[in-house]
This record gives sequence, C-alpha cells and structure tokens, in this order.
Amino acid sequence: MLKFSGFAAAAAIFFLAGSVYGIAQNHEEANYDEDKIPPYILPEALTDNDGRTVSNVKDWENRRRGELLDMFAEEIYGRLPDAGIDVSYNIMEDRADALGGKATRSQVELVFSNGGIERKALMLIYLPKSEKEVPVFLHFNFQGNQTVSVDPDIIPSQYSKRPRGNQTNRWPVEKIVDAGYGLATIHYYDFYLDRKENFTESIMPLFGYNDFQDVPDNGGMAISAWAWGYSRAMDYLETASGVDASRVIVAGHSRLGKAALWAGAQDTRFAMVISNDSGCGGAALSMRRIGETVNEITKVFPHWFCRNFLKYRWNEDSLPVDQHELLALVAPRPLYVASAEEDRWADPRGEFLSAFYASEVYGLYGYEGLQSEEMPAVNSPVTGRVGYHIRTGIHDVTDYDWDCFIRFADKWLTVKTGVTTLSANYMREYPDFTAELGNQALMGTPVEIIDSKGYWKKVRTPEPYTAWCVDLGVREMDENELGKYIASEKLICTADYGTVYSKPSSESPKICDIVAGDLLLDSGKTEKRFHKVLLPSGETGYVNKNDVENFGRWAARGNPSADNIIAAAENFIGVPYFWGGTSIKGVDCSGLTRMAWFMNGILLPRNASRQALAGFPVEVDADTLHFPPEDAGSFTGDLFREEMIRRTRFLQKGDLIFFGDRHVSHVGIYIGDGRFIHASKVVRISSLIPGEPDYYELSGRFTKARRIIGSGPEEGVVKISDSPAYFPQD
Ligand code: GTR
Repeated sequence: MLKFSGFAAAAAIFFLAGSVYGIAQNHEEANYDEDKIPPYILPEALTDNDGRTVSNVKDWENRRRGELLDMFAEEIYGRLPDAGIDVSYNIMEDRADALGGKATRSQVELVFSNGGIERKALMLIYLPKSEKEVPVFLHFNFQGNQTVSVDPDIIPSQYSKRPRGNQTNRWPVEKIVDAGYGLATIHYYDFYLDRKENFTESIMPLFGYNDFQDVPDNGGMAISAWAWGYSRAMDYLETASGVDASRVIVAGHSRLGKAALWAGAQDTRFAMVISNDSGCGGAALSMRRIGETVNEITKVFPHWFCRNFLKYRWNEDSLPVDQHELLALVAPRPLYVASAEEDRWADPRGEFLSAFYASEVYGLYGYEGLQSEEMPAVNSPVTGRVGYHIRTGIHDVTDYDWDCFIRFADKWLTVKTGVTTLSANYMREYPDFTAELGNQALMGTPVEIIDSKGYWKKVRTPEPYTAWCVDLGVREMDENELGKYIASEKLICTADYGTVYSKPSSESPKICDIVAGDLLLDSGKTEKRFHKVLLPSGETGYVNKNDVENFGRWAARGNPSADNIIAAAENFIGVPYFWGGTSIKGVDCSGLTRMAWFMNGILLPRNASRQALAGFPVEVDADTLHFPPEDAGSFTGDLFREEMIRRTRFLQKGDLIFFGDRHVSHVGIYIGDGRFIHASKVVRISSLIPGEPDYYELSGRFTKARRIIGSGPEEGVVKISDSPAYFPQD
C-alpha cells in the first residue's frame, strides 16, 4: 500500500523549495496548505525491513513489532540505558475522605536513586470509592499537582509555584471519579524540567549522564524521560490497592501526548493509550511537513528527541518510520487520538491519517480500527478499536475531550463477569483457532470478561490467566448473579472423567462431559445413583454420585500432605503432554503441578516461572548450576552422578523442582530418592540421577526448588476455600 499526498507536480515541488524549505518557520509562517505538501511515500507498517509482508499476529509480534520499536528508539526518541536505578515509595498521604467523601486521595513520592544521585516524583491519585479495583487514567500534568484541583490538601509539586487550582479547566476530577475511574497524575517536570539548561535537574544523571553532551546520538532525552516516568508510575500503580493495574490508561496532552504514545508503544502493561493534540513527533505524520515540522520542533526543543532525529530536518522522506507505525505499536490495545480544529500547528489531518493507517495492524488482530480515510465531521467521534475525534476549538484539553475518553474507555475497558461452561475451556493467546493455547479453564470457574471479538471472548481467570475462548465457553453473569453463583452449593468432579446426562440414567442422552476439578451447581436433589445438577449454561442434568463430592466440604479439608500431592500427580501418569493443557485432557509441565495442588484444594500460579516464585526456596547444593545438555558429555561419569545426588540433598517429597538456564523452562514434583513426576512428552516419573534407568536427559538443568507444602498466601499459595473467586469471604 503506497500512500501519496494528492499533489505531485514537479513545478510545485520547485515552488516549495522556496516557500517551505527556505523560510524559518513559526506558527504563522508554517505551511497549512494541503496542496503544498510534497509527495511522500509512507513506510509500510506491515512490510518488514527485509521487504517481507507481515500477514499474521505471530510475525507482527515476533518480528515486525520489535523492528519498529528499535527504529523509533534509535532514530526518534532515543534509548535510556538499563542503569539499575533503585526505586522506593514514600506514601505521603492516604485518605478516604476526598472530594466530599466520594473518593480516596493518596500522594506518593516515587524515589529513584543510583550511585548517590536521587530524584523524586510526586504522584497524586484519586480513586472513586468502590469495593472493586478501578481502572485509572494516568495523565501527567504541565503545571504541578496543585494546579489540577482546588483541593487544599494537594502537596505542591517541587518545581512549580503555580497557584492551586490553576488548571482545573483541564482536569474534571469529579467527572472522572463519578464515571468510576481513578486519576493519577505527576508534574512532568519531576522527570525532566522542560528546558535544555535544566538537564542536570532531570532524571538523566540517574542514567550516568551529567551533561547534555554526554548523551549519545541515539540516547533518550526529555520525551523518553517522560515516557520512562509513565512506566515508573505504572510500576507503582501495579502495587497500589484499589487500582486495577490491568486497566491503566496512559494519556497525555501535546508534548505529553507524544510521551504517552511512546510509553504506550513500549510498555504493554498500559491497557489503553490516549493522545490529545500530540502533533509533530506524536500522532501526526512527519512526512506531511504541514504545521510543525521536524526542523521546527528540533530547533525549538533540542532536548526532546534524540540527536539522530536531526538527520531528518527537511529530509523526512528518509525517515525509516513514520508516526502511524508508532500508533500501530499500541495494537491490539484500544487507542484514542484526539485533535482540535484550530490546532493546525499539530496537523489534525495528519493525526487522523496516522490513526487510519495504524488501523491495518488492528485488522491483523481481527479488530476494526478506523474504517474510512475521510475525516469525521467535527465533534463526531468514531470509535472502533482505534478511536478519533476532532473537536471545535484550540489546542487544549477540554471537558468534551474527557467525555470522549471516558466513553471510549467504557466501551473497551468495562469488565463483565461470567462463569466457564465447558469441561475444559480452551484459552488461546488471540481470537483465532490457530492461536497458541495458553491455558484451560475448568468448568464453573468465575472469570472476568474483558473483551470480545466476533464469537471470541477475552477472559481473565482467578489465577490470573488472560486469554481468548469461544463465546459458548462462558456464560455472562452480572455482579449479583455471580455473587449468588459463588455462594451456591456446588459439586466438584473428583473422578478423572464423568458425564452429565439429561435424565438420571447413563442410557439417557448425554449433555456434556466433565473432568476432574469441574464445578456444577447442586440442586440438592438426588435420584437413584445420580445428583441433579445445574450446568453453568443454565441446563439441568444428572451426574453419577461416584464422580462428584460436595465442593464446600471437599475444599475445607485443606492442608494436603506430600503424599496427597504426589498421589494427585500420579493420577495423571500416562496423560499426553499438551502445551497449554491444565486438565486431565492433557497437561503441560506447570499444568500438571497446578492440577496436583488444585485437586488438593490449593491454587498455585499457572506458569512455571510464577510457580518458581511461590512457596519457600529450598537449597539446591550444586557445584555448578549450569549443566546444559550439550555439555553433558563431560559430566556423564561419576562426577555428574555425585553432583546430581548432592543437588537433591535438601529436597523433600512434594517440593517443586525447576529446570532451565537463565529462565525456568520446566517444572516437576519431587517424589524422593532422586526421582520426580513431570509432564514431558507424557506424564511420567523420571530420575535426576545419571545412570538410573529412567534418568531424565535434561536433569543437568535442575537448579532451583521451592517448598509449597507449609506455605501460604504470603508465598503465593492460596487455599481454594480462601479464594473469593470460589467461596464468599467475609
Ligand atoms: C508546542 C510544540 C508542540 C506541542 C506543544 C505543547 O510549542 O511545538 O509540538 O508539543 O508545544 O506541548 O504544548
């Protein structure tokens, strides 16, 4: 797809050489005439640097996305080194009586230090009072936290003397809170005081730069520093109580719109990204050279972009990327771009086109972005997964903008709830049957429904695990219904497999299968050898009494012994290995360990890397922690055998043992005498000790162990009976 501006005549290019390229620009003298835009060819978001077409999500995520991020970092915004900066938080205030009692207000100092240098950023957070965690707009401010509201208790930001409430016109705090959203803000000066001369007061010395000149040509400057700040604010929000960290919206106006986009492109923890009037170096296409240009912006703000960006002054054609590709990096997360009619300096049409061209990447994920190349009329927002509006008025953030942001967030980030309906609900990484399987959710599991696309629903299980399943796999319930469901009497399937029949007879038509761990609502009635049950789908059926137990009594048993865990795991012996499997139908390595505990009433995290952080560490006494299989040749003798026996010295039955070099890649359950049970090709028992007949050939990678038995919620190990997802907690 090649994109040309409407104008390509040679004579006019000649004319432009005099009018646009020659004259020093400012707001008045800039070119605003579409007809004077020189022809340009935008780089293709979906063609990689080797010229290959990117036609699926996998290639986009594994190849092209990284390539684009690299080019934006290298040529436009610059990189910040990985400097090992320490972070701590001082809670300056945490009160429940803000905004006349409808919100909480907290003020937190984020303290960054490195090599004796310290910098602080002060975050102000309002959250609506709610029993549930709330989504939050993270939106930095221009004039200091105290200018956001007349609230007398806001601590003034360190670099601002502006009066309290000075910018309330841009910050409708009550409107945001009333709509059910939190607001988190920091004065952007806390990360980079917005002048070249103030380099040393910025966070840059934390990265080892003492002077502007120390920064390499591809080094990050102010926009990267603000984007870094957005991510550090996110780090805090991930820990803050009351905040739903999976629904944090990164937003910014103007130069902070540029920073919010750069933050949202790099940091996929942000669930949604908003650019307000971000213009050149933000949402607007640089190659259009209309309004503010690369030349102008880098001249007036030499401290915003990396020095490499200077190469593109009057040379936009040689940019390896344009800003539609920055917007595309937000995909598949919802993206909103806002423009203002009189903000011609920011090139509203360039902002719109950029969002339109980014939409093809949303298409890869099956989402509709912007459908038409025609700009919508003023004050008429369009809201696909990419949203856009142009409002009347000047460069600003208005109530109208906030109304649109809130409506867009309502559309895409409202959490619905439901319960899984299939014996094993296959959860995929994106809404397509060819997508990788990540997990299986057992029947009757309460989930949050966070997105939907066609007949796919994106759900989050209590583990939590977030992925896509088919719509028939989930029955939507509102909060009340779900509360009732959780409080109702249930039966748990304790047989490996069972059947739900339509009548109390195994000769009657079958409704569905059930597997170990599935939950069914108990009607309280029995007929012959059958319990009458209600399926989460609402249907009535009958299950064999031998296949189920009362869920409440089953879960109350608690505290399993190592033998209980091993017995549950051994029950899976011979089940084929299945990537993403978490049921008797098939298990991957961490699916087996999770099920061994689940069937004993305990919730472990889903993935091996997370399980490796659960419980208590167990010492693995090793001479060397690294025996990659390719080196095994030199360790096959007694030396290796002795080494492996030593490594198992402190292990106890039931310990989780982990394999991997730098990353955990496999997990199993220790059963004593150097042996363990694990899912590798098939669920089986193997030995860690070389020379044994069932020796596991990758045993040399065993370097880590955790003791789950005896640990509790502090260690990431939760009893099903203590989980609000399964039982009401008072
Ligand atoms: C202008 C600059 C724009 C925009 C704006 C702002 O002077 O030229 O790119 O970022 O400042 O941040 O308010």
